Amino acid sequence: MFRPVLARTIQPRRSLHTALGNLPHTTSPLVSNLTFFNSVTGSNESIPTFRVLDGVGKPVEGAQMPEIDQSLARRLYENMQLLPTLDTVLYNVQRQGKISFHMTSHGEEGTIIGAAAALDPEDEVLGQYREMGVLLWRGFGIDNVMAQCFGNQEDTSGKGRQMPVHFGSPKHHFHTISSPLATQIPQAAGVGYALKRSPERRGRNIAACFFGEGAASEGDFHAGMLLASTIPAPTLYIARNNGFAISTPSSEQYAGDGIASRGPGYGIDTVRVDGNDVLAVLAGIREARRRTLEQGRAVLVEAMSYRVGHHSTSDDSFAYRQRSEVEDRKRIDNPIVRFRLFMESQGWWNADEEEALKARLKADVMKAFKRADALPRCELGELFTDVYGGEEPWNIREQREELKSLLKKYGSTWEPWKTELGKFRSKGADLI
Ligand SMILES: Cc1ncc(C[n+]2csc(CCOP(=O)(O)OP(=O)(O)O)c2C)c(N)n1
Ligand SMILES: [Mg+2]
Repeated sequence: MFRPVLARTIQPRRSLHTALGNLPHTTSPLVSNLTFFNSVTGSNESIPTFRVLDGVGKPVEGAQMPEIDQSLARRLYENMQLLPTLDTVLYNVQRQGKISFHMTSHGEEGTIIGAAAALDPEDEVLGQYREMGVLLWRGFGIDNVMAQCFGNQEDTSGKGRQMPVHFGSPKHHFHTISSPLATQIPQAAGVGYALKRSPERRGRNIAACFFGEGAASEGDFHAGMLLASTIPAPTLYIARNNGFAISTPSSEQYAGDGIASRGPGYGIDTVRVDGNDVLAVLAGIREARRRTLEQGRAVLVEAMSYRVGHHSTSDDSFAYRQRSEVEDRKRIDNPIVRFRLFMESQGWWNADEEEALKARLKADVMKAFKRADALPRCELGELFTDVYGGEEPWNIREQREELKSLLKKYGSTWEPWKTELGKFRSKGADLI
């Protein structure tokens, strides 16, 4: 005899909203009209962008301003000014052939410094490569920046064995940059989980992961988001949407509503902020940090800005965008100018202080540059150290022997080798 067991055991959950109830084990209401959707806002409008200062630095009426006093405002502004001062010198130094590479933060000063200020100094930061400002905010210092970019004997990031701008500092809780895109995104989910498991740091610190909108097209973005959403941990994802991934404009990077629209798909609290408004970034990331710490779950912030500089010293962006577009953005929506106008309106800044700051920063950066330029590199033999823990393996020994024999052959006779050797502390004598 047929017994309607299924009808009894799989009872649809009663819903107050629909007569048809819900699918079992879900909160999805059953409906009888066929409706497609392609928006996370529930209407055809885009996800909004949070801002507190208008284009000329005036607080927007009714805006949720972050708590900020004059000394914090001045610290924000000084760091926002330090970034382009350093960037301009390093960019020119690369052009002179003194360093091999540089990437500037021009146009993203509000996003990077605002985010740095919203974090706890001991939060673990996993950057992409354009986040030097976080290290500056944490007191890494311009001598350290120069040492890494020159790869001299004072480079604490990697003893001169990494490309410029690949900073790292355990002391400043800044994980070493690795340029294969998006690798930091799943790693950050793991760092957040490690913090959650650490009795000393649970409830105190988060992992903060920066990435560009281009990097978010990598599979690692999705792997990382899924990991963070299914194994909850205090990981804050900060998408820097600067409009370009080298020559690919964001209009060709994705068809959806930016990076923010992907957060809800992973069940992650998400907000979009005006990245050129340092106070909106500060307020948005402070709240995002509070949430991720309190809930022990990932949060996503998308900061909208515009990459005013070329992608790197290897790029000429005028090959794929109009010079006038860049000049317009610099003029119309400059994060530094917007914040300066706000500071002046509060009586916290004036033209004399502006002039004095610019002169001081330039002098400090030039002094650090000259110092770094004069310092030798580490010992050449250190090329082979710190690769593996424990006993040195055969392949490293073999590579050292190979270099030694090449040095014997070319070191004192072939001009390019002679010049390069002269840059190391003992001029290669430790290997010869
Ligand atoms: C896996 C991988 N693919 C390609 C590259 C080359 N690459 C370096 S930066 C970059 C663009 C990244 O753009 P975005 O993530 O938007 O960051 P932005 O440079 O704008 O800050 C590309 C394609 C790379 N480093 N790694
Ligand atoms: Mg980008």
